[in-house]
Amino acid sequence: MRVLPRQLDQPLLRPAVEPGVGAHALASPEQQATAPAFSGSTGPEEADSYVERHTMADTAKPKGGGTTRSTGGRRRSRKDSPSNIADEQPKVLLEYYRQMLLIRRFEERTGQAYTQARIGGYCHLNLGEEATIVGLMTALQERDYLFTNYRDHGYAIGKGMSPRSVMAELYGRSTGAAKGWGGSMHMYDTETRMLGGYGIVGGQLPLATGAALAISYRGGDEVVMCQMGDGTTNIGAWHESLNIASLWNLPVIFVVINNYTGMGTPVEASSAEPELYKRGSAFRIEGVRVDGRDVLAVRDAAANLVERARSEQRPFLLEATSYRMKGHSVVDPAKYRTKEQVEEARSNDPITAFEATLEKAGILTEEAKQEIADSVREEVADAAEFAENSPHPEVSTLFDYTYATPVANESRRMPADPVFAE
Ligand SMILES: Cc1ncc(C[n+]2csc(CCOP(=O)(O)OP(=O)(O)O)c2C)c(N)n1
Ligand SMILES: [Mg+2]
Repeated sequence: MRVLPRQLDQPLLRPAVEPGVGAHALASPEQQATAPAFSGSTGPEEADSYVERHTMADTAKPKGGGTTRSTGGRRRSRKDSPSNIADEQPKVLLEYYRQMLLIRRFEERTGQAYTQARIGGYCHLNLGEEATIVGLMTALQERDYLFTNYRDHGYAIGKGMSPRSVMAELYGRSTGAAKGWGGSMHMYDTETRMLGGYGIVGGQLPLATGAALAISYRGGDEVVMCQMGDGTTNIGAWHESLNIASLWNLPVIFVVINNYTGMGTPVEASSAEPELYKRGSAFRIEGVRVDGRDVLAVRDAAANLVERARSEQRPFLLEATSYRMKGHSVVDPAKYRTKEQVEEARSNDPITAFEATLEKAGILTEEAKQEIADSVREEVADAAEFAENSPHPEVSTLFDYTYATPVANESRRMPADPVFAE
């Protein structure tokens, strides 16, 4: 067991993170072997052009003495990632592009199916977060675990779940990831280690922390990634989870997707420290902010923290700034947003930006673009057809996967629960 209290002489001031080596998890083992190391930057100064970091040193030395109520990275001009596109494997870049497009088309189809009443319940889309998702999921190894909030479809696909099982779950069919009983907010798959999809804001944090404790207790080398929104950083579970994760040195990366809005509430109206990557400082957790529209920057920043969490057995905080393309959920017309804000979100589309970069570099040809568009369209259509033709779950199975019993507090034997096995 490695759950040890922090040594009093453990240094609190960590050096700025060296720019990491991309994980290239989507590449084949051969590609990984030949993939060049991240080469666009050699030092923290340069790295800071695309990521910002927060260590305990920053807390000790407030900068400038002015108000901290800035909008963070929101109005900063976009700076190029130091990842040099020319040093990347074209095949890998095209795979990132394909995955981003797959999530985009999948979510568009989901929105459409929802308005046709084929999907019921709450439904939140990842439109605008595609680069963040692909960058994050690429940084994880297969053996690593993932917990997310309710905005989980793209993450489920990115972690390796099939679009068929995700779409069937959205349709509430028995072939879905959670046998049709979970729906949009509860994607779950032990095989790919996607441990959910949670509808309660912050509900995933104690669970992810607990999973990291289990890893630490068993002496494993897996890492847990726990995704959440900006609005989650003021909920009790945030403080409890970050505190215990730091106290017990747990290998968990808390990832905050800062789309500047919790439903309709701006970050500045809900967080006394709107620069969210600094919010770990009360728990002595180092934080990094990255531009979530830049798939390579997200991959590099996340891969670095994931590997540090693995080797140092420490929690980290990663903030990815992002734009929500639509309302909070499918039924939210987002009337609270000004025309300019909608325009701003549209003009920050991560897919069109990546597409343009790849085209300019001669990596994405017209032909390849068409091919990818067609294959993605087919994959999404296939998922929708599969869901449409799948059976609804049997009513008799309604209580099979719940803790609730017909008689209150009666013990229930859960499937595969060794405690109740005879
Ligand atoms: C404990 C709890 N309180 C309130 C809600 C209602 N609610 C659902 S989503 C949400 C906003 C969360 O915003 P954020 O964490 O920024 O995530 P985003 O939707 O932007 O991805 C709220 C308040 C909830 N689901 N759970
Ligand atoms: Mg938000």
